[in-house]
Parts: sequence; C-alpha cells; structure tokens
Amino acid sequence: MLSNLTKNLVELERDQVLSEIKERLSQGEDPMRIFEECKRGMDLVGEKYKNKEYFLAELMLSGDLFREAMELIEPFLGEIKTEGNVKGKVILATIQGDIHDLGKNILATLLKLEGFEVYDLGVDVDPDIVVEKVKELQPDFLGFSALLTITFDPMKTVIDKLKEAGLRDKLKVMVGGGITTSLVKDYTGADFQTIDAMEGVQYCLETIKAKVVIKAKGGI
Ligand code: B12
Repeated sequence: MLSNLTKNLVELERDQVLSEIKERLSQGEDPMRIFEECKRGMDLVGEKYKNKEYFLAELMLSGDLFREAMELIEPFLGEIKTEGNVKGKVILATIQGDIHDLGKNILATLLKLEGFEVYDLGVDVDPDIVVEKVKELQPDFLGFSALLTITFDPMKTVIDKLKEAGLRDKLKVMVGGGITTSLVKDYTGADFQTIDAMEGVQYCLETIKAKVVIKAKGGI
C-alpha cells in the first residue's frame, strides 16, 4: 500500500508533500524513511511517464518537488564528520547525455556525512574530463550515476581509458541509479552496482576499511 506521502508526491501535490515532510521531521521521524517514501513516489512517476499517463512536464515537476523535499530532509541526516579525518576521496559524475542528478546529489550528501571527500563533476560530463579528473585527484572511488541507457557506452569508455592509462587498478568504480543492473556493471567493467545510495556508502566504508588492514599488514 502506498503511504500518504508517496501518493501525494505521485500526484504532484506540492504543498501537501512539503507540509507532511516538515511535520514528520519536527516529530523526530527517521529522515531516511521519509526519503524512501519520496523515492518510491519518483519510481511511480517514472512508471506513469512510461505508460504515457504523464509527460515531460510532470517529470520536470516531480524533479523540482523531489529537490525541494531533499532540501528539507538533508539537514536532518546528520553532521559532516570530515574534520581532520577524511576517510577517502570519491569522484561522482553523471556521464555525457544524461542530466539526471537527484540520486547523485543524495549519494554525495550521504558520503560526506560519513567523512568522505566528494568531488562532484556534475551532469552530462565528457568521458575525457572524468579521466583527467581521476589522473589529477587520484580518488579511491569513481561513482557514476546513470538514469538513461545511453550512458552505458560512455561509462565503459571511461573505464577502458583508465585501463589504458594504467589507472584502473588504483580505484574502485561504482555504477548506480535507477536504470543500472549487475549486467551494466559487467558491461562497463565497474566493480560495484546498486540502486540504493546507502549500499554505495556501505561499499565505500568496507572497501576503505579493507585497504587500511592491507596497508597495516605491509601490503599496497
Ligand atoms: C525526475 C526525472 C527526470 C527529471 C530529472 C531532474 C533531475 N534534476 O535529476 C527530468 C525532467 C530532467 C528528466 C528528463 C528526462 N528523463 Co527522466 N526521469 C525522472 C524520474 C521520474 C525520477 C528519477 C529520480 O530522480 N529518482 C529519484 C532518485 C533519488 O533515484 P535514483 O536516481 O535511482 O537514485 C537512487 C539510487 O539509484 C542511488 N544512486 C543513484 N546514483 C548513484 C550512483 C552511485 C555510484 C551509487 C552508489 C548509488 C546511486 O541513490 C539514490 C538513492 O538511493 C525517472 C523515473 C525513475 N524510475 O527513475 C525518469 C527516467 C529516468 N527518465 C527517463 C527519460 C526517458 C527522460 C527523458 C529522455 C525524457 C524526455 N523525453 O526528454 C529526459 C532525459 C534528459 C537527459 N538528457 O538526461 C526514463 C529513462 C528511460 C531509459 N531507459 O533510458 C525514466 C526511467 C522514466 C521512464 N520510466 O521512462 N527526468
């Protein structure tokens, strides 16, 4: 059954959505639970678009509404833990041809809250720029957020170019976003795939922890 919040988001009832979120946050409810209900609403908006019940205008309205909802939720997610204790470096990007960024932005926030240094390259990013940034910043992770099928080839291009430049083994590559599956991971040559930002954060935390243990044992 759909929650009231999910239903109102699907119906693009802006005022009801925002006032319910404010109310529930002020009562101390878990912000991630509220987020999940909003995300479910976005999936359903997507289904309506696919079934031609909604058109581009509704997609745009849903995007704006979700962004406003996130602006209310984010301050309740926690405190940034980076001071003097950066856990690792992450580059994030939505690759060429794709301008969806809502999922990427929430992942960036959650990573920062866990103490990661995040370089967000934005949307519609040229594969060569991603490769250049990896060379320059030498991150521990590269994360692609993908909502369109046309992103698969440019993401693969980046990973192939990283291999050619001898940089591939120095970082872990993640692909995420509603359209991705494990097949996308295999096709592009990434290390990890998810459609859940928290799983992505967990992957980064566990990988960094394992790296620290290897270093302590005198490994790489
Ligand atoms: C909102 C929306 C838009 C907004 C985007 C606003 C914005 N600033 O992002 C606008 C109106 C711009 C838009 C445009 C288009 N859209 Co659109 N859009 C959507 C919609 C409804 C919601 C996407 C969303 O933000 N979801 C909420 C976020 C939070 O979810 P998420 O991105 O999956 O992220 C979560 C996880 O996946 C994860 N995550 C995300 N990225 C990453 C990365 C890593 C590394 C990790 C670890 C985790 C992670 O974290 C998040 C939280 O858990 C989807 C439907 C859907 N089911 O997704 C269609 C959808 C993605 N759009 C679609 C289409 C077709 C388009 C257009 C081509 C429409 C058109 N005719 O112009 C254009 C494309 C423009 C372009 N060149 O990019 C299709 C794509 C189909 C396909 N097979 O490629 C979809 C699936 C709708 C559908 N069912 O047909 N869209």
